Amino acid sequence: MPDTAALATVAKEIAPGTVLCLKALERKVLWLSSWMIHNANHLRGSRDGLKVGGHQASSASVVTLMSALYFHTLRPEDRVAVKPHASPVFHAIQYLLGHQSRDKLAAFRALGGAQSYPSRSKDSDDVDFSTGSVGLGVAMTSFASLVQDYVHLKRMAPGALAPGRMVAVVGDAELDEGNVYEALLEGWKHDIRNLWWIIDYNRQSLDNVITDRLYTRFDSLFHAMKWRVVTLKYGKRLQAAFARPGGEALRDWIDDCPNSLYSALCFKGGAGWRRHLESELGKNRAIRAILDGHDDDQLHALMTNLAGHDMASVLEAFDAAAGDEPTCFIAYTIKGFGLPFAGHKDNHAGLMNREQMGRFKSMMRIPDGDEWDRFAGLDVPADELQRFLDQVPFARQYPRRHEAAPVAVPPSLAAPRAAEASTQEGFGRILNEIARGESELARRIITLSPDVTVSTNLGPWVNRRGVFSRVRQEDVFKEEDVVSSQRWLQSPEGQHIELGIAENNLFILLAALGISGPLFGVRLLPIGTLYDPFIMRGLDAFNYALYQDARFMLVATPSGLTLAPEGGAHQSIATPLIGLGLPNLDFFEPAYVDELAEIMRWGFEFMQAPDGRSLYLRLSTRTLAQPERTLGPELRAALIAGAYWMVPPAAGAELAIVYSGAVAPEAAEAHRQLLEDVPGAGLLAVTSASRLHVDWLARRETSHIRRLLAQLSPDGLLVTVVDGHAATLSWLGAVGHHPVHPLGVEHFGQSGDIRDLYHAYRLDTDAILDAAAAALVEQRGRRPGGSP
Ligand SMILES: Cc1ncc(C[n+]2csc(CCOP(=O)(O)OP(=O)(O)O)c2C)c(N)n1
Ligand SMILES: [Mg+2]
Repeated sequence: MPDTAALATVAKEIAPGTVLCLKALERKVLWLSSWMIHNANHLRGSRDGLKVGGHQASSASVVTLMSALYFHTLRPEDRVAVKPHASPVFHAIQYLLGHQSRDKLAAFRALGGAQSYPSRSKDSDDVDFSTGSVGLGVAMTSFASLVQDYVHLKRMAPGALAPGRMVAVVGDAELDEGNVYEALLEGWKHDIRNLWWIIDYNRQSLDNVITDRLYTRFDSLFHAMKWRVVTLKYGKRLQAAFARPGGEALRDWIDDCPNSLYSALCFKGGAGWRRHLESELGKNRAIRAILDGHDDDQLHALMTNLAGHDMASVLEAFDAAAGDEPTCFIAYTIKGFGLPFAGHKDNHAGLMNREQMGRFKSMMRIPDGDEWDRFAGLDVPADELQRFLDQVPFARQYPRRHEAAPVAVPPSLAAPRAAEASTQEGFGRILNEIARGESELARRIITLSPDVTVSTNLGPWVNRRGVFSRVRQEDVFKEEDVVSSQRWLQSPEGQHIELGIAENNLFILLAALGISGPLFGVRLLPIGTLYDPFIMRGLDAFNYALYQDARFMLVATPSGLTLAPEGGAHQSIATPLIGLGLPNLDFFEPAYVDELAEIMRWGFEFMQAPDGRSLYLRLSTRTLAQPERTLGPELRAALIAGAYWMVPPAAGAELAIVYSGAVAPEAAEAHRQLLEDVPGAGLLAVTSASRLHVDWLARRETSHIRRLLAQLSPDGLLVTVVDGHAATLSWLGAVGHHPVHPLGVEHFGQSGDIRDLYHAYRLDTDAILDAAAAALVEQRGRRPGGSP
């Protein structure tokens, strides 16, 4: 193992009784987490031949760290992201605290049971942050800490809610994920506090043992970001051995031992250690004395006494880390510690077989039938352990989720009228109007953007509501009388969080803001903006945010070919399909500003509804002539449902043009020209393909879209058009069994102006008319006696 700094903590007295109880509970957590996985794989039986899985080695690696955390260190206000593969450890701990049922443990990884990876929305035992996609949970704690600062500095937090620590229990290979460093840098910019990252430094990932020199990189990376770094390398027993004569040589030997050899010897056990130490240090008399004074089992126990498995060392380190400085604990551990495959490089998905489990069970002194017993086989009496558990500070409050009162939303949002506007401009104006007032809604909106604040039209909002910063900073350009349309005063009162260009960070911060109600007792209404194509840059984090059931409004603009001169790389194509495909998300693509105002108003309510979801608004910079109209209640309801007739069809009409978003003028013009040949043709505006789709799946014949399309002739035709993938609307043909000619974009874009590009990609009026003509010809061919 590489050289490291010494244990950087101040020793503090911890009552011996406490350590004994914690060690007993630690032993029980190791047993329960291993048994839970064994039960799922070997006893429950597989009905489909699939291995159920679960990670005994990853779990064993963090048993001491997590037992110390939950049974000693944490307070109810602390929030934790547990590395995904330690889910069994988390659930075992909650079980011991009385917050998880035996049935759920027995059903680990089965439907309705404890989840394979801790899940805020699917588990019942108070998971703070879901994890699963490695790296994201780690970053989540950093952004949650920023959100906590936001609500506390504004004094929004209810009553006497104290700020807590945001804690990540991190697998060391998670630090390979780039998103961790994006978050680290962003966290540094925002001077985040109250953050602990506890790295389970077992030097193993899924495939292999990691490189020896990585430790020094982690150490200096965190130092560079002004973190306190606490290294927990050697446990008490090894430290005592180092203090003996000859101990220095032993220490040097372990320090210099390559990770792979150390891991291999952990697996081989006492005899292996002895052989190596004898051949390399055997001539040293003092080392000889150490070797002679330990039998193989004792030698193995000594050589594997890393601080991450040494309860006293862990407790000391956690207790000593007072203050709100962001702190990284690098805790040396052994993957699979205490299990037969400890240290083996292939142990990630390894499971104890029945025989190994039998031996492990007798070593744990678990009688048959007592496998789920909370205290069987422990040295400390059950009533004493129960008394200890009853005093655990973390469990003083349960559940720890807060209820946050809803924020009132007015019956309509002012959208200043303009004869011509784009939806993006409209978005800026609507927010600006909200920002002018002093409503509760205005106070609870928080905007954020990865360096595209101005270019997504958040500028007016930010001018009025300011940028959030822990410390007040004047706008230097303003102070120096340099004329600028942007006034960016930074202060704790600010309501915009400016992020660097890292879309992953945008989504993870949206995730943290979107659960600020349950986390911190303060409901916020987050609005994040970015360019539509870059949704894909943050897609996994977007998915992650939705999986947590975080509630937010994503405003993606510009989008599609309407970004014409910017070329193919910036023109989004597949994003509407993402809007359709992601769960917990409603996707809207309005064409006009009055639609947008109603969608936003409704959206602020829907984001807060118990059965609500997040919103994705795909907007455009294309300026469109705005309709002269006032939206009545019916029209409002219809556009929220996802579609309305811009021009209703005559009863039994033969054809309808269906459009979504910025292609509205082409669709309207094609419709106007078509009326000469197909009188009574309809023009359908789709504002939300995703809401139509969800509703259609749920209600079929009575769904909103079915009822709208029922106004056409049963053998009527559809031409659909959208500045995005044609599949966004092509499914509409199945709703009323109407043949459909879908237009959209299926190839990468290129630079041009809208007219040329719409022509090249077949979205213009001519293309729509051609599609309609083709549809009519095809239909005549289908009719009895008709010819194509
Ligand atoms: C984004 C992502 N990629 C891949 C995986 C599959 N995976 C699960 S755990 C793991 C390795 C984890 O190693 P480490 O973080 O060191 O945890 P350990 O098991 O050693 O405790 C990988 C690659 C994943 N869960 N998420
Ligand atoms: Mg690891």
